[in-house]
Formats: sequence, C-alpha cells, structure tokens
Amino acid sequence: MSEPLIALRQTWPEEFVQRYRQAGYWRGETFPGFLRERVGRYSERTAIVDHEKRWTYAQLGERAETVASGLLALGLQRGDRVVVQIGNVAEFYGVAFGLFLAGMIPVYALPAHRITEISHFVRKSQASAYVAQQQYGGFDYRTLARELLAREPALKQVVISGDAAEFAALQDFKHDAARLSAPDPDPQSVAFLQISGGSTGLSKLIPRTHDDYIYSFRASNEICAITENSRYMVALPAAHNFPMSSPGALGVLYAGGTVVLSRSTAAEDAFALIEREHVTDLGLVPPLALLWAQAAQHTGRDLSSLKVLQVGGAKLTPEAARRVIAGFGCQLQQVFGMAEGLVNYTRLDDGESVVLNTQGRPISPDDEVLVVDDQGQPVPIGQSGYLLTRGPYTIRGYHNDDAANARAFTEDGFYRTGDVVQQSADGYLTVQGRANDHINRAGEKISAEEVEDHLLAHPQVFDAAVVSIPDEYLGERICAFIIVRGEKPRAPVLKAWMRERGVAAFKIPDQIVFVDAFENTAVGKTSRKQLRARLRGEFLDAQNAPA
Ligand code: OOB
Repeated sequence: MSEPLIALRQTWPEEFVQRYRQAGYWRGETFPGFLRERVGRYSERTAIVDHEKRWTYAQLGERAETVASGLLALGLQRGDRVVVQIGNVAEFYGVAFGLFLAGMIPVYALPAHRITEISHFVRKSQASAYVAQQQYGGFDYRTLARELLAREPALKQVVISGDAAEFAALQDFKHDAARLSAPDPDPQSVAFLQISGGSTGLSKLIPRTHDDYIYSFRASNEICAITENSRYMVALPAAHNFPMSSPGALGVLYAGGTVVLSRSTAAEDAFALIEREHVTDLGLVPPLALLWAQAAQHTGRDLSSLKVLQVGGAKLTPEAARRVIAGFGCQLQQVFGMAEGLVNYTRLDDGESVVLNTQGRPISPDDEVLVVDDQGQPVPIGQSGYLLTRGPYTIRGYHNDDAANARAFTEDGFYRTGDVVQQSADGYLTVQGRANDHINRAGEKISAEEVEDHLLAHPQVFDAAVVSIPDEYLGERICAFIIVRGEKPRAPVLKAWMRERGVAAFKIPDQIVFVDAFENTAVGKTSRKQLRARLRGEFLDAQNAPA
C-alpha cells in the first residue's frame, strides 16, 4: 500500500512566523517565482557555465520547464520526493528548478554517496524517483540505480542523464506547456530536503522552506556583495549547502550573475576556468584553499579577477588563513555554516584580526545564538560553550525523525549545533571544537557511529570505535580501533569491506589500529563517547611519545 502524501510543511510557532514576516525576512517568495522572475529580467545574460554548456537565463528556464514536463509525463506527482544525485554540471540546476516547477521536492545526495546512503535517503523521504547521471567522476550511477530498484520496490522511476540504458532518459524529455499550469507552492512549505552530516548514525533529512532558504541567500548576497556582475565558481559539490546558498549558486542566480561549475578540484583545472570566465567569487574548504593558495604562487594563469575567496565547512586556523591570503592575494571571507540553517560570515569590511581569528557572525539580526555549559546555562562572553541557535532560516526539526529531534532540539526550539564556540562581545564566533562524535574530514562530516556499524558487520570484527585524529592536510582523518574476533583481518580487507557495502569513499577509515581490548568498557558502563575520547587521547600520546 502506498504511503499517504506526507505534509511537508516546516513548523515555526505562529509568533515566530509573524515576527519573521513583519521583519521582511519571509516575503512569500517561492522557487518557481524566483526562476520566472529572473528568466524574464535577465533572459539573455549567462546564468550557468559548465565544461560543455553555456546557458542563458532563458535557456535555464526552458530546461527547467522541460524537466518538469518530463517528470509529470512519467506519472510523478506534485509533492513527490525525488532523490537527485548529479555532479557539477549545468543539469544539476536544470533538474533542481525542474522539480520546483513541477511542485516536487528534491532530496540532494552528494555524488560520493553510494547504495547504502541513497537507499536510506529514498526510504527516509519515501521518494518516488531517483535522478542521476550515467556517469560522473568515473562511477556509473546506472549500476547503483539497478541495485536501488531491487532494494527499494516503492521507488517508481529512475531517470538518467546521458546514456540511460533501460531507464527513462532525461535528454528525451519534451517541453509541454500544457503540463505546467500548477499553482505556486505555499512559501512556507518545504522546498527540498538537504542531507545532514550526521553526528549519530545515518544522515538525517533537513527540510528547508521556500521562505527561509530564499531569505538566507538573499541576505547572504548583501553581506557578500553579490550582484549581476558576480561570476561565482562552484568547485565543492553543487548539492552541498555552502556552494548552494552561502551565497552560492542560488544567491548568484537570484542576483542575475553567472555560475561557473568546475568538475575538478585540481588547482590548475580550476585556475584555467577562473582565467577564462573571469571568476570573481569562490568558496572552498580549508584543505583545498591551502593547496590552491600554494599552487597560485606558481601558476601561469591570471587569477586577478578573483575578489573574494570564501573558506568554510571546517576550521581554518589563523596561520592557515594567513597562508591563504598570501597565496591568493585577494580578500578572505570565513564562512561557518550548517545545512540545518545558521550561517556566519566575516564581513568584507572587517579588520584583519577578525578575518584571521573568527568564523564570522550570523547573517540575521534575528539569529538567536546561545553559548551554554553542560547544564545548559549561558557562559560569560569570551568563554567556550556549546552553540545553540534558532532563527528565521534554522530548522525546528529534522524530517520524520522524532528520536533525532528529541536530541538535537531544545524544548523552545533551539538547534543544538554540536559545535563548541566562543562568542565575542560584538557577536563574532570562533569555533573551538565539537561536542559530538562526528568527524570533519576536509569538510565532509562523518558519523563515528555509522562507520562503527559497518565495521561491526564484518565477521572478524568483535568491536570497533571510530574517532577523529588531527591531520595536517585534511583537518581530521578517520581512525578505527578494532578488536578482532578470531583471525586478524588485514586493514585493506576491512576498507574493501566498507567499499563493497556501498558507502561513500570519504567514510572509509584512513587508519585502522588493532587493539586487544578497550579495557573495562563493558557495554553500559562507559559511554561510547568517553571510550572514543580515551582511545583518541592514548593514540595521540603514543604518537607523540619520544622514541
Ligand atoms: C557546512 O555545512 P554542514 O552541514 O556540512 O556542516 C556543518 C558543520 C558545523 O556544525 C561545524 O561543525 C562545521 O560543519 N563547520 C565549521 C565551519 N563551517 C562548518 N567548523 C569550523 N569552521 C567553519 N568555518 O559545512 C556549511 C554550510 C553552509 C556554509 C558553510 C559551511
């Protein structure tokens, strides 16, 4: 029996709805309205450039309408969730806006996700369809689609861009104006589902509404000085919240600028594109920013069009920030955000000390920030504490996940970010670390528990504890402590095991350490969290011990 259509409406209490509307944050704009308006206003300007396409706003609008007609012609309906797994190509936005026009709800997967994750997203969102590319980054997504259909019988459709084999082909979709008469969605309804980094177990789904998300990038545009002359490069995965909306591709399209997509994260490939397209703005994670800063000093490419380099997704230390500024010679902006909402920026007129030493301050005057101790009591200004937040673009709950919501939100609706920060008297935040057990590997968030679960499924693994270990290049790497059962497996065998289980490559441990026991860690006596902290401590001590 098919599930009834779930009501995808985010729930802020009425007094907050009124407040956010009155303050002018929520203006009743929707994604279909945004697209139509920009297509009308900027029609012949260049909207999107990828390695082979160059779309004007008119062409983006036409493509989105074609995708919408095609999806409706396949029998998909308004309100249907559709898992989208597309890399850094123009079609990513063709499909996203196509889904918006059709009244459907994209669920944004990353290209690195594999069957285990995609299956989870399909189930959790009760998706009707999966849209992917024939191949991207050397991986054939049709193979994944076949396995997905076998595992998820409720999935009705698979649509493939490129050679679609037995699946519906995105290229064959026909424009059909008659199908496109749908009324605009309620601005407070959920526009799409974003994937959480996941601190415990599998990723949660993050419902973002038209009103709240459009506010976040409209306000970001102002802070980041995005205009119709901005040419913004997407080098991180287009589906990630940072290059999507901080101010990201959506902010830039909202302003009438140009989005330039890079499929490659290699500095020289990107530099060629920056030179050719006169890229003005760019967002990177710290490890890439450092690599590119180094390469920039020896490149023959002209990077002088670059105005602002944004760095976020993981902590940029003051020393790293200095190197990035020296390497690029352009302005640095730190960005500390989360797919759940809250985004902080250093401002373009901030002094050097703020840009080097802080991760910025919130977008909105109505972003409420609390920094609290273990008892939930606010700590004095300048002291470290757990960051809690609520505001006009921070979710009040994950999609369909009561257990996670009970943990991640306070009774009065604050999101527990899991980050440990210090707040200055003028509201700037400096990230000190994290309270929860996720690993931030070059900006990719990995749940320790999820990796442990995969390892525990191996017959020769008796117990596993997964921790982050500081890494000069990645920020953090994944280390798995393993107690074996019977014969000891070789580390590469365990890594291959995870790969074969179909999980994203970025979740596979970088390092495996075999231990005899976790000592007095009888289940229930010591929390996993304490165990992980102790193992990490002992491991680091052992590494630093004199030889
Ligand atoms: C961004 O979003 P997510 O959802 O992948 O990850 C959020 C988490 C934060 O809670 C924090 O732990 C970490 O990533 N983080 C940073 C950071 N930016 C994100 N930690 C230290 N310094 C930073 N600058 O990563 C994201 C979303 C929108 C804009 C930028 C990043």
